[in-house]
Amino acid sequence: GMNPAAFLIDRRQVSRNLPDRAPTAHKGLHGHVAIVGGDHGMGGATIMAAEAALRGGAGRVSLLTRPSHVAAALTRLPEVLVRGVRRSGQARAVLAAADVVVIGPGLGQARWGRRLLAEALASGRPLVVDADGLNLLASESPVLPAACVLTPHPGEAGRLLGLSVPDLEQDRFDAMERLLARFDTAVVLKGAGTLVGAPDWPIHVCDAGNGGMAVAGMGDVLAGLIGALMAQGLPAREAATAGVWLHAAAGDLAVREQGPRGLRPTDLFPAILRLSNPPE
Ligand code: NPW
Ligand code: AMP
Ligand code: MG
Repeated sequence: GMNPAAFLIDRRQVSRNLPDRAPTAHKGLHGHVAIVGGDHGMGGATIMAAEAALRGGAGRVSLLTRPSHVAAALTRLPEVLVRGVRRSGQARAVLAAADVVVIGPGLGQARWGRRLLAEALASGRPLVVDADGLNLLASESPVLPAACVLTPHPGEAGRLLGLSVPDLEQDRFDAMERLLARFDTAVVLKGAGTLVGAPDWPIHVCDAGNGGMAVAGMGDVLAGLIGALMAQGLPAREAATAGVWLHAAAGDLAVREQGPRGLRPTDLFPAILRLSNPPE
């Protein structure tokens, strides 16, 4: 049920928080997002996250992925600096140069992904941890950077907390409190009525979004979007809140135009652009 202490995400506040585009802007002012993931069979997750980071306004986007995905990524996204990574050490320089690292989409849980997560943590850069990045956190308890957003869906949150999905869904506010107590960082608990929480801050609920968004890849778009907003200077919890709202409202706009059936995560991009650039 609805928690009386919860706040709804305020769409006008989100609009006010969106990063400015000054007339004198240059790409260095809008942040560098590094997307990390895409083990064998899951290159698409990072390609979608990278496109979301571009559409979220990042000044520069790098993609660190399996060498076998490089050509596909460049074909779809020539704006992105794509680097094939065989050994995790090859990621170090790009991670060090990034303002935010988004790690997890399609990362897998094998040695390749584990080593890349260790590199991302060692870089000390602000992080967005999603998908298999979260699954790997379930078995280890590393120190997270001060600026960090975790974006579990109920399956991932259940793994982090040792709860079944039905038990977790029974009380999503309680699950959020437990995630905050364990990780002490900003958390997005995804699914219908996504919750955004952070230490010493009221839990916020997203009342946008729809069942058409229940399709593989939708969360990868959210992770890239939050990363872009953080890279442009929004604090972790504001970037999480704005990213969640833009993503859900873009899903609603796309569904209003084309209906809920057959929605693709990439169908959100035109709507994300429209919501980020409202007419004066
Ligand atoms: P069930 O059983 O379906 O009811 P997993 P994944 C539950 C990559 N991808 N409400 C769900 O429940 C990801 O990035 C690559 C309730 C099930 O138990 C990861 O690296 C793509 N339950 C990897 O694949 C596109 C919910 O969670 C479990 C729920 C595996 O990620 C797809 C499923 O989650 C994907 O992004 C909800 N709202 N949501 C690509 N194109 O390359 C989820 N569950 O086992 O973590 O699998 O999310 O597909
Ligand atoms: P993932 O499971 O990681 O691909 O993430 C799915 C994304 O789609 C999250 O942002 C969810 O909040 C969103 N989503 C999925 N199903 C729904 C739904 N029924 N209502 C609102 N949002 C949804
Ligand atoms: Mg996901």
